[in-house]
Amino acid sequence: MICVLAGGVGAARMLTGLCQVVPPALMTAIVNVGDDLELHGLHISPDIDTIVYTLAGAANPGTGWGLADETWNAMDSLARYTGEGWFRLGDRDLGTHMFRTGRLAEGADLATVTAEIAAAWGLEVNLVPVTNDPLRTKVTIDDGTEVDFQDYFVRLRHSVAVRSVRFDGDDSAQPAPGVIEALQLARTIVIAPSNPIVSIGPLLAVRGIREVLETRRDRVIAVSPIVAGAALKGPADRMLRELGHQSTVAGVARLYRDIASVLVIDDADAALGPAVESEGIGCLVTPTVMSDPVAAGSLARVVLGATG
Ligand code: FO1
Repeated sequence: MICVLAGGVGAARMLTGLCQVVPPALMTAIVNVGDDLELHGLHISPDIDTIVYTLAGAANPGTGWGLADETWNAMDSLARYTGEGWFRLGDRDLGTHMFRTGRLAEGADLATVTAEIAAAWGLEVNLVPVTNDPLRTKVTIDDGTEVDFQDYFVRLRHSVAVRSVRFDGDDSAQPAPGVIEALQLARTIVIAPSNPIVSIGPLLAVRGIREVLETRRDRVIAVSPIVAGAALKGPADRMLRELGHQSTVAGVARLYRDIASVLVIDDADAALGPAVESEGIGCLVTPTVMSDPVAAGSLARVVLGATG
C-alpha cells in the first residue's frame, strides 16, 4: 500500500503518475482541506475536487482546477445579484458542490461524501480528507489583516506579502478514520510536490500525523515543489521567503528533514544536492516537472524505486 500526502494540482499530477505504476486500489491519498470554503451556501473542497477531476481525466487542462469544457451560466446569473464572482464555479463543477453540501446536511461526514464522489467518477484510489472536522487555513497579510485562504489565493491573487499562516481548528481536528492506520501500514509514503506551508502544512497540523511520519521517516519520500528556486504553480516560492525560509530545495529539505528520509529534486537543482544532504536528508536527482502523464509516470517509477 502506498500513501500520498496531497494538496492540489501538483499532487493530482503525482497521483496520475503513481496510478501508472501501482494498482490504484492500493493507493491512499490523504488530502488537504485547509483550502475548503463555504460560498453561496455550498461546501467547496478545491483540493479533493482537483484530484478527482484530474484522475478521472476530466480536469480543465488550462487551469488544472475545475472541469474541462465548462460553461459559466450560473456564475453570470449570480453576478446579477451579488455583483461579484471572484471565485469562479463552473456549471458542471457546481453539481459536485451541490451534492457534497446536500450529503453533509444529511449528516454524512466529509470522508464518506468524498468516497462517494470518487466512486461516481470511477476512481479506485482511496481518497480521504485529512480530517472530517473543520480545519481552515488563515493567512495574515502584510497590512496585518487575517484573511481566509481563498481570499488570499484567489480574491487577492496571492499578490500580497504573507506575514503568517495558521490552521484554524488544528487544536481539535481529529484525523479522518483510517488516516493514521494508512500511514502506519504504507510501504511507502510520498509527500507530493505541493506547497509545504499551505498544502502539506494543514495535514501535519492534524493530531498524530507528524508523529507517525517521524516514526516512519525511513519510508517517507518527499518531492520538492520548488524547481530552480521557483514554484511551478502558485506562490510557494514567495511564501517560503516571506515566512523566513529559503525558497530553494535546501529550504524544502529543512522543512521536511524530520519527517522524510529522501527529498527528490529536479535535474535543474543537481548542484544543490550537497546542500540538501547537509540538512540531514537523502537526495535524489531526477526530472520532476510533470508536463504530461508520461513524465508523471517516469517520476513515479523513480520515487517508488527509491524506496524499494
Ligand atoms: N482558482 C483561481 O485562481 N480562481 C478561481 O476562480 C478558482 C475557482 C475554483 C473553483 C473550484 C475549485 O475546486 C477550485 C478553484 N480554484 C480557483 C482553485 C483553488 O482556489 C486553488 O487552486 C487551490 O485551493 C490551491 O490548491
